[in-house]
Amino acid sequence: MQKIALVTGATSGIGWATAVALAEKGYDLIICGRRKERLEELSAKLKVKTLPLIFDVRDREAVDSALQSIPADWQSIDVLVNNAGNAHGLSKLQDGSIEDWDAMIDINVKGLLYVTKAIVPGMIDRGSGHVVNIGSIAGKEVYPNGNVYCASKHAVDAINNGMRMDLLGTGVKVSQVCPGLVETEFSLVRFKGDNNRADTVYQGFDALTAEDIADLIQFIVTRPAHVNIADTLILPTAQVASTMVDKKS
Ligand code: NDP
Ligand code: 8X3
Repeated sequence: MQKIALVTGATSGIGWATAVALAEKGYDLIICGRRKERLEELSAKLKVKTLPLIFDVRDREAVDSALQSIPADWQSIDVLVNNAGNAHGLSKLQDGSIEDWDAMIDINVKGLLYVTKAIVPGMIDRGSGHVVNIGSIAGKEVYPNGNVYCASKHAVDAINNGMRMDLLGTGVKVSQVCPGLVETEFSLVRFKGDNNRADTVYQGFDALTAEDIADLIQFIVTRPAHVNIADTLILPTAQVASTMVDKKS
């Protein structure tokens, strides 16, 4: 029987690796992001059927129009991975940029809600489905200068817990994956293309890879029907808290 997964933010990092990992388990993939060429590249790499959807999760009309235009044979989505998101900036609240705050709240929180609202009712109608929300260690604790990014991931934590309660009895599972430091394009986006600054975040220790997170997501969505892994915190061995990393250099 065909299994379908939809992954937001599939153009890089955790989302890309998750699409690859779910394809290995036989899922056909609806892959989403703003960068069309990346989605085409991923589509060419995957050995399963793919449906690339290009939209900005901040744009509610674009989300609705893209997700309502899904062809009938793609509509029975079994797994939704709410992954699209980023940090924008790292500074004291009083020095922060309002554009950065808007981006993080609009993408990480409102974008996740828009996509969820478009997909979950179908899961409820079918009596089955699994939503995997990508939170963060930043949703479990706050670190200096992380203010609004941490708030956005605390919101994901709350939405994840609320969603799981609200979907009780519907057959739809809700899980959260909260990574620590994962080497992706995340810091490049946070530091607005400053490669040197981004690289230093991951120097002196073995950071997690996107594939490490994808492995966990693959494990979570392949548990038996009666098992739900509700929440997970996954850290590099060298990290024990947001600001406690055993760096050798
Ligand atoms: P990347 O920057 O590598 O990937 C981010 C993905 O989100 C891209 O595919 C990007 O696609 C997509 N995205 C960003 N903004 C938008 C938007 N407005 N509309 C649609 N898609 C968007 O970072 P990661 O893979 O690391 O991040 C994935 C998730 O993991 C995020 O939610 C992040 O907060 C979380 N996370 C990351 C950690 C890390 O250390 N890397 C740790 C903990 C959590 P495109 O630009 O093509 O639109
Ligand atoms: C990403 C991890 O510590 O950079 O959510 O906020 S951190």
